[in-house]
Amino acid sequence: MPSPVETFLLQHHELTRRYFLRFGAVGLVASGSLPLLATSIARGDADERSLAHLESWLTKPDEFQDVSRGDPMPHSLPEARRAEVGLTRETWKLEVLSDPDHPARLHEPMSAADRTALDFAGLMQLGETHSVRFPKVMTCLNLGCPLGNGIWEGVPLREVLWRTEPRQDLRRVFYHGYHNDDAAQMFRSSLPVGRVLEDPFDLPPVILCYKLNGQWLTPERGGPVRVVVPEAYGFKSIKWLTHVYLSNIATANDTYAEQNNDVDSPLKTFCATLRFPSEVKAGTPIAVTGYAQVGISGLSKVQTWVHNEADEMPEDGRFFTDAPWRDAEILPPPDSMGGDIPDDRVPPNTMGFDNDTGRPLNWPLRLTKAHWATLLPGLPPGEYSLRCRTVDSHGHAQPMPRPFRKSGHAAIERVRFTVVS
Ligand SMILES: Nc1nc2c(c(=O)[nH]1)N[C@H]1C(S)=C(S)[C@@H](COP(=O)(O)O)O[C@H]1N2
Ligand SMILES: [Mo]
Repeated sequence: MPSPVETFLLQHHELTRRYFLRFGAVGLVASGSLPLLATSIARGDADERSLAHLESWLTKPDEFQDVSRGDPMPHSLPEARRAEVGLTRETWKLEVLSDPDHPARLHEPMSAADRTALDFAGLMQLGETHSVRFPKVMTCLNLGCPLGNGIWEGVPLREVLWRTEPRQDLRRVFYHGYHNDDAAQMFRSSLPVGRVLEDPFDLPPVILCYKLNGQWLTPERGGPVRVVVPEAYGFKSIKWLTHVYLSNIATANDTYAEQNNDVDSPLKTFCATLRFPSEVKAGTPIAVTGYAQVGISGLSKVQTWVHNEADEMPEDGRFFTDAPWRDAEILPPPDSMGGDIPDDRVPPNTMGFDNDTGRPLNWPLRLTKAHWATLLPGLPPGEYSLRCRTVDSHGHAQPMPRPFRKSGHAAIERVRFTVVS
């Protein structure tokens, strides 16, 4: 097994070669074809501690962070109990009903009472002709830090919606999952019906998801079936799905709306370091790596700025717009995507990937993660702050254009470090 540093160097040889070309003059590299980052690491004259904290592009399903609620958590129930309450593939049922408070006119609701609820076999049947796969980063609006990056597979929700034969008075769809039959534990989300029926701006569809990274969705990730909304924060992607209501309500009725969240906010673009040493030696170049969440407006740049705390702050203090930001490198797609995908190959027909080669069609991919790296020049002793920011494909530097916390994290990260002699 190659070490993370070796993998990094192998996979990003081209990137580091470009460093060599750009910074060849700083005197770190005397001769030879080794790229600067590799050379400085090989010679031990760069601080590469942050390279030990690289991560794969896809997250292993069991390494996603879990922030879901429930007492007990539905995924922690013993298998026999999960079978009883419909949380196994054998027993799962989905009801698609008219909202009794704001009824929509449906000809064929799918209900347990009428034995017309959708079961897993029925969903698989729809999957034969309608299944889709797409990569997406799952991020909690309130945490900000991505919980994991995955390839999600399922059937567009609209395929099931149309089976109920809606006629009119349908403006919104809301849905919830198993919540221990306790109304107080219900966690509900909603979408305008138009978003379910059609995919604007080349977005993937809203799906009833049953696979992650080519494997059945585990109970922890919301299996057997969860909703996944490609462009949204995690709270729209309801786990352990059991009920969909077709409604004539005119406004969002998400559980998250009751907690001061902006529930109409698509994923933002932002970046952070993966890890950074708190103390480095004077004059030693510092290898920095990080990730970026590629939001709805894409990603054109990642930039870093090192500020000596003894120096004055730039004029425009709020978002440091005037600071001397320097471009970092957005890393190209790695050879191996990770995430425990079968045969280490992105499944066929994954949106954004070439079918023949399994390679991404462009990079970085919107609504997923990207990684970045930079080599900071050696510094004199002192107290410093490293900040990083993204610039989206419309030219908006983080945290703009939507700087408010309750529509998702985009604050500029600050890492303090000390340079010692
Ligand atoms: N049924 C249910 N679904 C849920 C939640 C929940 O508490 N209950 N939490 C939501 C929130 S707030 C987030 S951020 C995501 C997290 O998804 P993950 O656990 O797969 O990372 O699940 C969403 N789906
Ligand atoms: Mo969340």
